[in-house]
Order: sequence, then structure tokens, then C-alpha cells
Amino acid sequence: MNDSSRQTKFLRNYAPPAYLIEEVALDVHLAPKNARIASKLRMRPNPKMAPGQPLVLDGEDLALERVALDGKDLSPGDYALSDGSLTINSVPAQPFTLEIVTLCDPEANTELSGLYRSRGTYCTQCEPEGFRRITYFIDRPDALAVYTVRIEADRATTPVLLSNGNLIEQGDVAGTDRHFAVWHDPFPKPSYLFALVGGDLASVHDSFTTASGRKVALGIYVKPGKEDRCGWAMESLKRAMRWDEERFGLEYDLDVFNIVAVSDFNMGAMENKGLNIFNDKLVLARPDTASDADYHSIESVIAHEYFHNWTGDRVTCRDWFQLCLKEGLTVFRDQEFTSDVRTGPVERIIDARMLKTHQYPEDAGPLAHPVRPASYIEINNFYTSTVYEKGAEVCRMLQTLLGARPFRKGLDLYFERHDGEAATVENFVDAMADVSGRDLTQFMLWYTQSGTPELACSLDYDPHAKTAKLHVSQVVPPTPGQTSKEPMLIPLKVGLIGANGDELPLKLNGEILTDGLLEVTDREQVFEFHDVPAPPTPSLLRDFSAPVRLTTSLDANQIEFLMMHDSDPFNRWQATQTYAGNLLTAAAREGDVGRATGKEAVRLAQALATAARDDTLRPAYRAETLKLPSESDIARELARNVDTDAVHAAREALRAKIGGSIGDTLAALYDTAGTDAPFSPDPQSAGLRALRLAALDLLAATKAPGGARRAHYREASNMTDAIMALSILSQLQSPVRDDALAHFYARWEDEPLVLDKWFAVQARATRPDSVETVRALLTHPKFSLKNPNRVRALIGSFAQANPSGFNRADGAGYALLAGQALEIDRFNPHVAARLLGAFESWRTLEPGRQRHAKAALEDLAGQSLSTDSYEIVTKTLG
Ligand code: 0A1
Ligand code: ZN
Repeated sequence: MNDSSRQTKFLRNYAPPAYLIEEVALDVHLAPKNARIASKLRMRPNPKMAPGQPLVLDGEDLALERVALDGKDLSPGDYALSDGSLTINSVPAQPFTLEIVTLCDPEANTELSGLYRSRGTYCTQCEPEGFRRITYFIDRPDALAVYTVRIEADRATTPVLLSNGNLIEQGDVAGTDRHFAVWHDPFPKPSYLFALVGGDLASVHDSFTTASGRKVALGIYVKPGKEDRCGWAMESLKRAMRWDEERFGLEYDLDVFNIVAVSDFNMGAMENKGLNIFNDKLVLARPDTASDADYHSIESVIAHEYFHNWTGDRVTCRDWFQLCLKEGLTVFRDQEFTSDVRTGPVERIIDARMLKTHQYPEDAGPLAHPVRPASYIEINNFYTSTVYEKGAEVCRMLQTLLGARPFRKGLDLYFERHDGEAATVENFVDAMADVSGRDLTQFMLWYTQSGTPELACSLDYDPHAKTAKLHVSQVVPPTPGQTSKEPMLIPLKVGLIGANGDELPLKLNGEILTDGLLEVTDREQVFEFHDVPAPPTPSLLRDFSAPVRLTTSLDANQIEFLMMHDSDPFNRWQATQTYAGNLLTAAAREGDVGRATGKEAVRLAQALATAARDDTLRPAYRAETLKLPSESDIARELARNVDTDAVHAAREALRAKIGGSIGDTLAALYDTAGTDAPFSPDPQSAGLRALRLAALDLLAATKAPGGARRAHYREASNMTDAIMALSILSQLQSPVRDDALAHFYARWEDEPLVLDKWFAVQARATRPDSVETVRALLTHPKFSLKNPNRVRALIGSFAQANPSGFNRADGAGYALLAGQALEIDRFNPHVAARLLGAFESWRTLEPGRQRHAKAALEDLAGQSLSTDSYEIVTKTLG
């Protein structure tokens, strides 16, 4: 560990690179233990910077064989090598050529960053700073160059050779058993978008003709034998390509678009230009191996990576502080895509739920940071829900405030101005300001202020004046490093609903507000609506128009009214959640499950039954309505002194009460909805399955005959039904559980992605012995700390999706996570640091649990940690 890597980097210190790289020619000789990389760089001093500076190249874990300047070998006295860099003190003031030859060891690369070998396949991961583990380079996103890459490898073991761009040459290396391929990418790109793959891979091919007539060859490369699982990914890709043309006028720009699926990958997928590399979990699907949730993720991540071709690759980021520029915008684009190809309101619910579950706790905890962070120690730690999901909400708010057409124009202008460049958040917002003529200075606070704004609303009705005054106040809570905040520009979509459920016209300042959009700009503000004939019920924050915490003065009757009458589908769903959430938080706070099972619970159950039976609503939407707030939702609402056992007990009691109260409706839904149709992954069929399974989930809670026993694991004809049944059964203490798990294991033990589900289901099961179950599984012969998917399936699911197990009162869950993360940290810091994120809400717990969590964190802080984990642990301790 070198100390310089632990230094904090600041956005305010940004300076352009002193040298520019115009062209890169790489010659890569693949070999398992000593890959040899010869790089030839055409460089020149950056005319915008002071001349005569030393040339500093980044490099890590490399063995340097040769450096030559303009054809002349340099001797060790001409340069300095340190842990992280190669410095050449004197280079010409004119364009020059630098040649570097290095060796690296792909098989020893357990960090999975740079060039590594995953089960016989060579692949690369260069975002954010992996290229420096392949060769010495100016490894930063504002150093754009055109790449030509020659790859050479053993023909028999490595028949497929891929890189970015178009294939321009291939052949055998005469007199050897090796072959080569040469790829050229005409688009200048930063090093983080470089990729290379070599392996014995099978492939599936298709083609796509762009709106302007370019025929693009599409390929998906997988391990031989998995070709039959690529269909959904390929269909999703073609849908995404067409959608981006229709919605944003963005066409694909190369003749080839390849996707490679690998089994060992730190994240979900990577948008390398023309050569996306994917975690195979997000490519491979067949009805018997993948659930509807898997099909959904594959569709959205395939789209996400493809959309990066414009938002990320054609226009990239100036520096890593600008990460949200590509990620927030691309998540927004993939959300819009999914919303268009599936059920819009359901997708909005899914996205809002995801934000609240993952981002709100981040924003409320010790790791809070702005959408555009101002500093970091390790950039790998900033691929966060704040940068991605809150970043997407910020783009959505711009679209809401400007309108869809101006937003599209703003995006067009952004591409026109910055195509081929490395841009900043300011560049993006300036384009939006310029097309709309709006001053977006206050809006910029969404990028710079961390913390979730709290919006309090109350409505006063004056029966004489027939006015309704909406009082709005906003507070942005203090977060680490930011004690006082400015008020934000918050788009607040509202409606007023009359007693019979009709929408009332919104008359404000003599005009009718057709889109219901209010702009909150001050700490305190009043909006006065005129000609309101009778006391209305306000529907606030429609369509979740801003990522804020809303509190209202609505009572239970008004919330119930919204559950029945709100014409905004998001808010109608939200009303159910709020109603249930209020019962659950009261019960959990007081440790009294009776608070969640009284008269109000029965009323909630009736409302849920009405919605669940309502054929005018899409099944997927009805399914969302039947899902109660999660345990982490309840904990988040409680915000302090959380007892996770009380939270679990409250939720179980309410589920059981609902299951018991409306059992007939639920059973009817479970027994009939869509059971006769053959399996198809399309959104409508998936919606019907989701409705059945949401009904089953509530029925199973009753513990009565017909409850859990309805989970017919063995009769399931697809993975969605099978895994749902298995997860219900896995909660039980009975031989039925053991049988089902044994059966699943026997069937799928040789299918890693399916076996991951077997590990995950057990890790999530909320049984008193879940810590012991997970510990036992850690020693299972099929468990490996080296495979990130397996680690996330077992340890990640336990820490993130089993709140009562992870937060067990004796601290055993914390000890388990800390111990495993420490072990993983020694060879894959990125995965370890992400696991440790599970400690982020420790200060919201009751004192006993806090003590145990703190002890685990302090113990970690005393160990020798990677920079990644060091940053998470020290900041979490605060
Ligand atoms: N840019 C990718 C995410 C990604 C980030 C880092 C990685 O390796 C450390 C891999 C992928 C995306 O947004 O999809
Ligand atoms: Zn992305």
C-alpha cells in the first residue's frame, strides 16, 4: 500500500494533462502468466499547459522491459519508476513517439481490474483506473486517443480475439501455433473505455440496420454451451438501439457491436466502445434458469451499456468527479427506455423504491456525498447510488422543469458542442440553460449539495374565500462536510382532488396550471389556489417529481381516500405505502405488533383487495400495490433507535393480518391469474406472475394451511415461480425446506448463476439461525471468495437483504461481514469495500447494536486495509 494512494483528491485541483496522446498502437501478446504489451504512443505537449514539464505516466503492478523515445532506448537514469508512476524528466517540446514494453500477469490479477483471466478467458476492465495495470499511460478520462490494437495469442486455446472498433486484419503468425487480430477504433476515447478479450468463446450473431442505413453486425460471446441463453439479451439490444434513435435521435456509429459475457466481474457491465463486457448474470437467460427479475435486469443493463455509446463514449467525462455526467444521464435514459417498453408507472415505482432503499440511507449516513463529489480518496468507492440513481433523478427533474421537447433540444445541443470531448456537468447544464433561456444556477445545487431535502407540506382551505393555500417548507439536512445548505429548486407536481374523486382545476395567480407543476425555490413558500369549491385532498409529489422526503399533514382518512381515488398512479401506490408505513413504524417504535394489526390494518387489507381485483389496472401495478414497505423502508422511516427484530415482527404481523383478512381474494388471484399460459418473459406475462406471487407472499404469511403450503416448489415450471416458492419455504423450520433446497441444489449444482440463487435464498431467509446458516455455507465446496457473484449471492445478500440476520442483537452478523470482507480485501479491494457499505446505517440502530457495529468497524480500522476499504471504514466510523 503506498501512502500517496490514500490522499484525498479534490475537484478544485483539476488541471488538464501536461501531455496529449493522439494515437495509441498496442501490440498485446496474451499469455496466462506473462502477457507482454508493447505500446507505441504518438504524443505532444499540451499547448494549453506550461511547457517543459516532466512526463508522468500512471502504471501499477507492471514489469517494465523497455522505454524508448523517438526510437531511442532510454536507460534507467533517464526515468524514475515509483509504485504508481513512470516519470520521464525530459521529453521534446515537439510531437514525439514513446514506446513502452511491459509485462503483466493476468492469472495473478485477482483484483479483476486491468487484464485478467477468468476461467480461461482473457478480459479487461479499465474503468476507472485499470488501464494503468496494462501499460504505463496517462490514465485519466480527459486523455483521448485513437487506438489500434493487435492481439496475438495461442490459436487453440484462444481462438477468439476482440477489441474496440472494427476488425481490420487477422491471420496466423507464420511458423507458430499463434494467431492475431488487429482492431481499429476510429473514435478518440479515454483509456477507461479500452477493452480486449481473448478466449475460447461461442457466439450468437444478428444484425441491426440503423435509421440512416448502416448495417451493424451484432455479436454476443459466451462460454460454449450457453448460446441458447443469449436470445433475450440480443432482443433487448435491438430494442434499445431502435429506441435511442426514435427517442433521442442517436444512432450507432461503428460496423460492429459486440458483447462478451464473463463469469468473474466486479460490477454489472462495462460500456467499452463497441465491445461491452458483461457480468454473465446480466446476459444469460432461459426460462428455467432466469427469473422475471433477471430478464428485467438484463433488458435494462443491456440498454444502459448501449446508451453509454453516446452518453459516456462519444461525450465522456473530463475527470472522475464528473462521473454522474455519464452515469446519471445514462441511468435516466435506461429508465425511460424500460418505462416505454414496459408499464411506465410500475417502472417509476420500482425506480423510486430503489432510490429510497439504497440512496436515501447513503444520503443520510456517514458516506453521504453530492451527486458530483468534491473529493474522494478512491474513485472506485464512488460508483454509488447517489451518483447513479440520484444522478438520474437530477436529469429527470431537468426534463420535468424544462419539458420533454426542450430537454431533448438541450441534449442535442450538448452533443453538438461536445461530441468527441471530455465534458463537465456545467457543460450539460449550460446546454439545457441555453435552449430553455432559464437560469439554472439554483438547480446546480442538486449536483453540489448532499443530503435528501425534506419537504413539509400542509394545505389550508378557506371556505369563504374558496382558496386552498399550500404551505411548503424545505430543509436540506446537514451531511459530512456540509453543515449549512442553501434552499434548492424542487419541482413539485401536485393535484387537488374533490370529494367525489375528481381532479379540480389548479388556478394559481390567475392562470390554470395544466401540468400541476410547482417550483419550490425558497425555504418557506405558499401557493394559493383559487376557486376551489370545497375542501380538497392534495396529492403531492406526483410521479415522484423530486428525490425528497415528503411529510404532509394528511390524516389516515385522507391517505385512504388517495389510495382509492388518486388519478396519479404513482401517488395512489404511494398512499398505500404511506398508510402501511405509518402502521409499521408505530408498531416497530413501540415494540407492539398490535399497532400494526388493528382496525386500520383491516381497512388497509380491504383497500389492497380492491386494488388487487381491479381489472382496469395492469397486473404488474396491482402486484406492486400488494407489496408492503420493506424492513429497510421501515428502518429508514424510524431513522433512529432501530431495533431490527421489532421491525421484522411488525412487518410479519401486518403481512399475516392482511393474508388472513383477504385470504380468499389472494387465493383466487394465486390460483387463476395467468396460470394456464406457457412461459414467456414479456412484460405482460411477467406482470401476471408478479401478481400471483405477491398474493402468495401475503398468503404464506398467515402460517395457516394453504399459506406456505401453496408454495408448490416442485410444480414450478419456470425459475420465477421456483425461486419464489423456494424463498418462502426457506423461511420455515421443517423438512419441506430441506427437501426443496436439496432438490434445487441437485438440479442446479453445475450452473453457477442458478446456484447463486440457492446461496442467496438461504442468506436472505429470516430465521434465527441465519448467521450460522451463512457461516456453514461459507465452507460449502461450491462457495468461493474469489468469484464476485458468489460472494454477493451469499455475503452480499445476507448483509443487504437480511436486516434482522445481519443486525442480530449479539453482533454475530457484523463479525461475519467484517471477517469475510477483510479476507476478500487482501485480493479484491473493490468487492470488499462494496460489502462494507452495509455498515452505513449503523448509527441509526439502538445502542446495543450500535456498540457491536462500532466494535466491528474499529477492529477493521486497526487492520491493514486497502485504500478502498480504508476509505469506507474510516468514513463510516466518522
Ligand atoms: N461504467 C459501468 C460501471 C462499471 C464501473 C466500474 C467497473 O469496474 C470497476 C465496472 C463497471 C456502468 O455504469 O455500467
Ligand atoms: Zn453506466
